[in-house]
Amino acid sequence: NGHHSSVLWFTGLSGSGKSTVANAAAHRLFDLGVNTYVLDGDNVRHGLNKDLGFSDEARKENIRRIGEVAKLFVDSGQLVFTAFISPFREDRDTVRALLEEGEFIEVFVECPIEKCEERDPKGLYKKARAGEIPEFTGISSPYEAPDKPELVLNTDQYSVDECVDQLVDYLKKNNWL
Ligand code: GGZ
Repeated sequence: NGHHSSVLWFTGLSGSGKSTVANAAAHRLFDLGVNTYVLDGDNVRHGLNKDLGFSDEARKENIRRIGEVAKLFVDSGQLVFTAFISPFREDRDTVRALLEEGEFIEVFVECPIEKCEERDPKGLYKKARAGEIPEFTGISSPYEAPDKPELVLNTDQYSVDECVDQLVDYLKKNNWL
């Protein structure tokens, strides 16, 4: 029952379910007595990183800052979720290297782009297809899937609740819970 602090680093396409699953997992863990914090676009891109856009360089800086903030949370003893596309393998690996062995848990929120585009909760794919949003991930900007993520959650095959079950199972098996 060694509950350590670490980063659950979610990566995946827009509309793959990163924020939804991270927030649901945070609620589940709260019920299990574990306090967590979720960093996502709502509280980071609108605040700390509101000077950044979506060029490759801006995304790199976005992820660098989020990595540093996540590290501060870990130093303070928290379990932190991050829910950002984080499309570049190199940038995710840089964050991994910033943390101690085992403190960086890469969670690939996997969902075919066709499905993300079908969901299109904010109508962004439609705008991207129409050329109204340049450099949109998966359409006109790359997404590099993780090679060896600690965990893969297939949100097109499993419900949000089932994905949270899988995450909690992973944490239990690895003695984080
Ligand atoms: C991708 C974009 C873009 C572009 C705006 N490309 O589905 P959302 O709306 O709520 O989440 C997406 C979010 C991506 O921000 P991240 O900080 O996660 O990206 S990264 O890690 O790549 O820096 C989407 C919205 O912002 N959005 N423009 N061009 N997503």
